[in-house]
Amino acid sequence: MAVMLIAATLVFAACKPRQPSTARPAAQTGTKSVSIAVFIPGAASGSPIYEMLAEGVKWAADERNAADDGQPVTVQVIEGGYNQAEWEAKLTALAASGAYDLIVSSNPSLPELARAVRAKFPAQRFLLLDGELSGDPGIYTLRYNQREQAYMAGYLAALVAAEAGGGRVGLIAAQEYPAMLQTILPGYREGALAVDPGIAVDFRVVGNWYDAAKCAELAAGMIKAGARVLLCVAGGANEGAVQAAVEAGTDRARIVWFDTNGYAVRPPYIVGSCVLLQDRAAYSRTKLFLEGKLSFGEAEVVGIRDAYVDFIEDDPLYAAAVSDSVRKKQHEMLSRLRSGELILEN
Ligand code: RBF
Repeated sequence: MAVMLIAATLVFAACKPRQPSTARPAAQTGTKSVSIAVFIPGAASGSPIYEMLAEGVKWAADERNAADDGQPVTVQVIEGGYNQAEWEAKLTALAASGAYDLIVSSNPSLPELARAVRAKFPAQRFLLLDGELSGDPGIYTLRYNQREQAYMAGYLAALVAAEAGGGRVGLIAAQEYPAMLQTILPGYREGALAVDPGIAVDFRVVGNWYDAAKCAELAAGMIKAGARVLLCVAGGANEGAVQAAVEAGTDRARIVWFDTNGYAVRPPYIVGSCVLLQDRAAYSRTKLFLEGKLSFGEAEVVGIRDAYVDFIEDDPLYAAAVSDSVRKKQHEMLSRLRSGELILEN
């Protein structure tokens, strides 16, 4: 029987020379076309982490469509809005529609929501970045080592503050969530203390991911209280901190950027960019899904040595914003992180 099957396959293959023997494996779908929903938990505008998510997924889909292998991929980007209480119902509606082979999303609250959705719609699969959950056979997660990302920010902030004659550093968060309180804030503090063991870290919370006026007010208060450098993790509200810094002037206030390269946002106020390569992660994991190789059930953690977390050193605006001495010290720390001499587990 097996021999007959092989023979039949060979005949079939011989009759259809245009069917390459190296045909890509079907995506983990079973259907001919593949439909992917990108669920943005918030709004894409002002939150580069979400813009990168959608870009990476589209990049993988475009590449696949350009190959024209008879399995077209469609990507639909859906904004969930800022009301977090509505996200589970919105995700449930997407799953209930049965229209999507995969739902892609990103932030630490998503894995639990996806698990709840899958309790009702077990066929729905999820690719979730910036979150962590293992053991659910329909959910793959990838989390970044944000202790590294925040440490780089705190280290630079303290170097810049020291050069400006001392003073504290600050962190403004949009909201208090576990990754912020257990990883980002402690990592930032750890980095700052590694430069100056006596430095004070001022921490304040906006209350949402969009209110730039409230963020500006908080930032102005922190600058007044002596914070020389601020890290702002507040999505669309970040621009408020930039405004407050500009009003105070470069001698009194600078900003460290998180998630993307922010030097061009307002030179020379932005003194550092601690980035996540979320577009690359979204691209590579979507590609794996389309190849039928995404390891559902697993939770990956990636960091600087995987090139998914980094600090942008080669931008001329960085050189223009800080002194050679600060860059040299920051570079030495980064080299230790990149080589594994300095390990910050997370
Ligand atoms: N980050 C953003 O840039 N924009 C957002 O709208 C946003 N919303 C979030 C909502 C929740 C419930 C949580 C837990 C995190 C959110 N983040 C958002 C933060 C994001 O996951 C990440 O921690 C930061 O972008 C720093 O890398």
